[in-house]
Amino acid sequence: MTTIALTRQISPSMERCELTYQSRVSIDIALARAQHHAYQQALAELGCQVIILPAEPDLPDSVFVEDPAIVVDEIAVITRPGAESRRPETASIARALQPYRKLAYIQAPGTIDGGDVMRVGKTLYVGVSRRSSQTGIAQLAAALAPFGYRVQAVPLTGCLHLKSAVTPVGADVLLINRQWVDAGHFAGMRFIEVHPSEPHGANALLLGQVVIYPDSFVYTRQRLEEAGIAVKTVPASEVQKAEGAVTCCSLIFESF
Ligand code: CIR
Repeated sequence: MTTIALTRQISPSMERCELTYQSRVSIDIALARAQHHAYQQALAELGCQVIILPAEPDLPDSVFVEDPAIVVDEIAVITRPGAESRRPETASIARALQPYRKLAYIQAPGTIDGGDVMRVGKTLYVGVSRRSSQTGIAQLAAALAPFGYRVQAVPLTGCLHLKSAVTPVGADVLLINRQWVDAGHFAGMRFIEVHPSEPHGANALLLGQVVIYPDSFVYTRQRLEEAGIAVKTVPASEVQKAEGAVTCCSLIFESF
């Protein structure tokens, strides 16, 4: 069994990315590429086989490959991203996933971004956000029900995606910003809270026993390490300017 990390190179048009809660600031594309390379290396060092799709020059947000698909062991669900500009990203992601999984598709008018989907065991929590609709969430639930997955909708306030607000950092531990999501939705879990000065610090990518984490959130990182969690930091300033973080730059799944 191999863990695959599907990634895509930074688009030269990334400066024209979608922005919802953040203001536009200049993105250094060369730096973004170098940082993304460091991220891909971190994935490889943690044992992933890293697939790198070529850049999509006309799709500014296409490095954020987490959003166009939701992959579980049995199937991949190709999403219909909430932002219209992002819908053409799905075609090449579907092609890349086809050798590994049967594909299902979210249909109009439903929308979902993979960034809203957080899996804990056989439960998929899905943020009801500007990007993910109740119709899309119901379609996802129907696609995954035959395999024993439970889909639970979770309301959000003040952030783009559910995984902007909360991500797993251990088998039963969530890193959370309680300003954006109510911890009461996640029964049976323990919580580590982001440091109040780092509201965007709740997005960490758990791979085995290690989390890949942006180097900018030093106080929250300290909280993770004090809780005994191993942290591998990566530079992420440029994807952060595009309202991205660490989970969104890869699709992680097992190849059997
Ligand atoms: C967007 O607004 O769609 C992109 N600029 C950022 C998407 C980040 N995706 C994610 O966190 N899953």
